[in-house]
Amino acid sequence: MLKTYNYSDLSAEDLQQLVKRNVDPANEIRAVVEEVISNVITYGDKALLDYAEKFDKVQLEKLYLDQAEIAELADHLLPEQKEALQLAYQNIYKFHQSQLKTEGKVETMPGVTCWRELRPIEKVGLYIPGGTAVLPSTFLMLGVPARLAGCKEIVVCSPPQKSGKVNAFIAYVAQLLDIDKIYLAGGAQAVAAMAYGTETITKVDKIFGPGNQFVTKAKTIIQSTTGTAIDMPAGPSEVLVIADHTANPVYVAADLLAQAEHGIDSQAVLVTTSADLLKGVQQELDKQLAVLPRAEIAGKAIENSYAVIVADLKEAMTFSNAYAPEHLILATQDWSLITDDIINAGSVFLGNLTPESAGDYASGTNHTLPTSAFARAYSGVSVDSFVKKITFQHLTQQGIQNIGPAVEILAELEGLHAHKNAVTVRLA
Ligand code: HSO
Ligand code: ZN
Repeated sequence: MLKTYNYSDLSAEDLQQLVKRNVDPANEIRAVVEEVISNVITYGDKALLDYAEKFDKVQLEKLYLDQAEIAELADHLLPEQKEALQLAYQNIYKFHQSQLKTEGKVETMPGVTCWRELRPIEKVGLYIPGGTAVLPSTFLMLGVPARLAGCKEIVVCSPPQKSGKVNAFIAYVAQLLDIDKIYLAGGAQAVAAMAYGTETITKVDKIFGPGNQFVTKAKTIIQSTTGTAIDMPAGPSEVLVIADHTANPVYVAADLLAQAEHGIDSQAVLVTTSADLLKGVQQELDKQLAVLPRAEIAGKAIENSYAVIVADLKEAMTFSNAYAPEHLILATQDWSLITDDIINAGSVFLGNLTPESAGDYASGTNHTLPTSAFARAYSGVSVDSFVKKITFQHLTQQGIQNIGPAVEILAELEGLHAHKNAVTVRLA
């Protein structure tokens, strides 16, 4: 059962409490993660092999799978499984390809031209989780934009299974992405390896990918201690569904549970204008939950979730903007009336026939998105995340004549005479 609140009963303080997520529940694991990082710095590959034994319960002969081993694993997929992954790959490729736009040059004044050009981040590291749910879809979501951006080196780390290999789906995605090595490292140690480099793993410029609290903690630590960037701060996954009387309670419950099965700390929030719909959703939740293989996880997440009854869709949107959800589903026929009011959200699903699952896997949009209200200021992963945008400018004789006097005055007023001089010598 979802706990229920009436929006009109909530004080400003209640509201703040309700939309709050604990952004750093994992601070107590900091010391553990710091020790892992320091061991990887000191012992390199040896530390990774030891951690595989300790945490993944496997004695590895070598730290990676090569092209032949990847091919052998990928062979186990059924044709329809390969086709589904290909379909996802193609849609994700198409959508992300459209993000590769060249910007025009701008002549800001006669003889002064400015523009931006994209350059790929040279070395990127992708962390592909392999815990309670192995996520080959995440590999596609990170690998496709990395390839499109033209990154020179793509280092892929995924925790080894007890077999000393990775899941066959991950192997097949590696083939689709033309990646010929998968490093068998998971957890904080994988992040440390990509941030500092080891004998076999290249140090990268930016690390991407979700993971458990150890991975997340390691990413935030290395971000402040090395020159390695990270995609975004990550927290538990979440969805907010806005539903009115035109929504289908069966669909709404299914969407809430799809989110809830990710983890016990996932949050599924329902904001509705209709008490009837809420009643239907509560009944459906019980019914659908009972037959889910991950019922235990999903049930716990639902306990941590809630519903809010609002007066109208505008009020629903006010709540949603305050929550800033990773995923926002507008389960209403009238979605087009409220999309302009969306201010904070990672990815939005419009209408009653658009489940989040479509975007999680195959429609084309990226599923690596800002959680924990970071959607207030962050965007999801895209090709942009894998490139730098470098500005260029060129001045002609006419350009320096036109802009020079103003720069001289501005440099003078800041008391920076060498700056002024760099113009004066050219005007002379
Ligand atoms: N909903 C997750 C992505 C995912 N779902 C992967 C299934 N597999 C975060 O956007
Ligand atoms: Zn999902």
